[in-house]
Amino acid sequence: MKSEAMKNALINHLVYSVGKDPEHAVTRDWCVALSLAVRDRVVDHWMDSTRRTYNTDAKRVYYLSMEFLIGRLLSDTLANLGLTEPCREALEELGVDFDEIAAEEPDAALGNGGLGRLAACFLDSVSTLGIPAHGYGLRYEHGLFKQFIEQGWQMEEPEDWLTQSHPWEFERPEVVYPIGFYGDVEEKGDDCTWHHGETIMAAAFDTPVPGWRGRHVNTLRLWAAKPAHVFDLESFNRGDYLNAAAQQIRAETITRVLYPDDTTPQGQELRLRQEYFFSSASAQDLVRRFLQYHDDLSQLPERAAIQLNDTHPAIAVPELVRILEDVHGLPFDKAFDISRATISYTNHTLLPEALERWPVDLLGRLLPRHLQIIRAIDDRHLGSITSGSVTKDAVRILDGANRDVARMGHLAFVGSHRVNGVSVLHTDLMKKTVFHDLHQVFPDRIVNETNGITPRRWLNGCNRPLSELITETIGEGWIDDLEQLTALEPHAEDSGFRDAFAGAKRANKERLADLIRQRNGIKVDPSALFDIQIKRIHEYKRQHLNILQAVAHYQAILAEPERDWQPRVRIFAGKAAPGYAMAKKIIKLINDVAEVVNNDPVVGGRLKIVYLANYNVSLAEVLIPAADLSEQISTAGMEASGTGNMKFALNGALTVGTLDGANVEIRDHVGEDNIFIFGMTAEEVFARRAGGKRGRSTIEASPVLTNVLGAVGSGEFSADDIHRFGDIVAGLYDHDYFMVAADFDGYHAIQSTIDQAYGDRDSWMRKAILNSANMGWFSSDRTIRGYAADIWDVPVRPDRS
Ligand code: NBG
Repeated sequence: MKSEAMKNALINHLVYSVGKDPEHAVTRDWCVALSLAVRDRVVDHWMDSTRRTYNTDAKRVYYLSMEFLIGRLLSDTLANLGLTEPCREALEELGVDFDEIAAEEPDAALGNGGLGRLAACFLDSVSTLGIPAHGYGLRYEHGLFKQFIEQGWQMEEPEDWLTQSHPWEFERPEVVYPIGFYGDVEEKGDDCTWHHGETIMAAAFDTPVPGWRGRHVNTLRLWAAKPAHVFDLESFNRGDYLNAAAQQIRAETITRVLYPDDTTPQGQELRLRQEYFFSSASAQDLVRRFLQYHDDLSQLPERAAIQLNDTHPAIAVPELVRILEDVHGLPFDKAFDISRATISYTNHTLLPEALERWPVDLLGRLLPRHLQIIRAIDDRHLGSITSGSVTKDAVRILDGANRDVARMGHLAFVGSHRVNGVSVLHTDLMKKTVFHDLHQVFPDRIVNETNGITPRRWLNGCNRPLSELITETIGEGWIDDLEQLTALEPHAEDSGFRDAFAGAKRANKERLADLIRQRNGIKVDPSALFDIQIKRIHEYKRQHLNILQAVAHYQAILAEPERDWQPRVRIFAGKAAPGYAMAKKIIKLINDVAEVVNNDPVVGGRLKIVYLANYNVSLAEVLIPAADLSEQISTAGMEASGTGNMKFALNGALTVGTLDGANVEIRDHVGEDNIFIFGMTAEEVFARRAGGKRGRSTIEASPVLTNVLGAVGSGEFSADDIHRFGDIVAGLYDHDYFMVAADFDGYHAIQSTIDQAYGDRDSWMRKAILNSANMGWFSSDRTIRGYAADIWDVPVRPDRS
């Protein structure tokens, strides 16, 4: 019945929306038609949800994020609505292959990495938990660049997900806000009027976000920039066509492209324009929504909770104050109190270079009124500081001898009633480092909300063999209450279940092996240990530690070719920021080592190294279920949380990792016998850095590392340019800031422990099962319950409903 209805809807859309005869439709047409048919099913639930929220006057959550790394929507939405099977059947009857259609959908890659993917998991969870919420972000015409590898080097190409229509979104031509820039402020008594020097329009595009079972549907509202006047007719009539379109180009540049750098901020004006553009549109939109049904703005905190995803939307603090004060006439103090009671802020990194700081010149030129408000906030804040141990300089927003830099982390902190970190360790370090002094002044403001991942996409969706096995064994309650997975624990002792679990893993590994053969032309054996490191390429994430240890592994095989080596496939994927030369060099090193190792007949199939290009959500969905070993090896104290680490362990991979970010909590949940921990602790890292210890003596004390660096440094893997990796090697000798040398021996030793452990299949599978069974706590539903209770003060649907 369902499949018959689906078939009709699909054909209808193919003919009347796409305008194609089924006989002549190409895969892309089917994909669009199917997406539209599925979208229709979402819309009724969407309207119901919105109506319910209005009728009950429920408090709404507004999640402001520069990034939403969503990936594909079709399969995920079908699964959430329970329509996957009817849809497969419908397509089968039409002679069309579902998987081919699903693979045709471009990834919505509106994010760089963990921060953007977290935002996408959160959208799924707020909907699943029935919390009325809006995600607010930017509708980038080009998402994160496409990566391809040429002769081992990363190359970049613009991404083009919007070149064909995006069937999931609804354009809202009636929802348009003017966003001002530049100009000056006119003061008359207490009244300030900001005369914009430039006005750009923010236009809304809405995508419905259904939760599990489609019971509640929220909205992702992305803003696109449009010119206030499309076209300068006078210039055009003069024949000056370029100038005629100049305004349009200038406006549209704001949402042209996602900045491709994670963890390091960009000082450019365009970035600040993007930040203000979406913060202002979102703030105007939510105040307007509030005022539709209320008139007393002092009630705003009871009806709205605004979450700032990192400092990128920190300018929303003075923007909300401006709207309340200048537009609605509230006195500054009251406006600020309301704003702070509404806003809260999540910090995602401690890297000192990563905290946004804007030059006051630029702020004052681009947003003159906001600079005044920031000054007023800073004065009020400093006026309240009486505590003797904290100096005003340590906590002021406008920093520098001439108050010439705005510290956006401080602004977000001061403008929020709650500030949270994303793992226990990270939150603790936040209190000790970046926000040490602010924490003294506001000791109750910082809370922890350890990150999580949505089990809908990251187990039920991406790993059908395992999720079917789990559902057969313990029922399907785990999909909305992931901690039910603990019911799997006793099955770890059942050899039949272990075989079935291993069978699911094997199926996923075969799928990955096929992909590796198709994409890279490398043949890998699915019975080898699949060892995977996938994430942005960054020195602190230490892909170079991994590849240097692979060189040690290779040298050991050459030294004892007859030994019974555990076969391993070491897989890497990830993008480097285009301007990050060292990260790009690390990619080249991985590919150069791979070239030598993969073609060495002495090695045979016992070690393969694979770099998969263009890592994205869809590729992660194939890689994660296929992993035996998950590499989470950042320098302790530097990875705020990690979320890939959670996805792997949930899918039955064992982690090799440092005591960093959420690895610490993963160890606590899966048990220390079921995880491989090595390396220095965060405290040891800080102490060693403070002691000024360099890498040289450590390297000289390690014969294995000395050999590895000797080979890499002398060009054994780069015969065409023997000096190519000299700088990587020199960096380890000279400073070893990321503790690669310092942690090397520990990592090398634990890798051979892992090889041995993998040899004992029963014991390995038992550990793998215990990982899946005990990862339920890392559901983003648990994280969102935490935000709801500790930060937003909104009710959630009870467990197990
Ligand atoms: C990243 C951290 C990760 C963390 C995600 C999500 C930024 C600025 N931070 O460790 O590096 O898991 O945020 O919280 O991208």
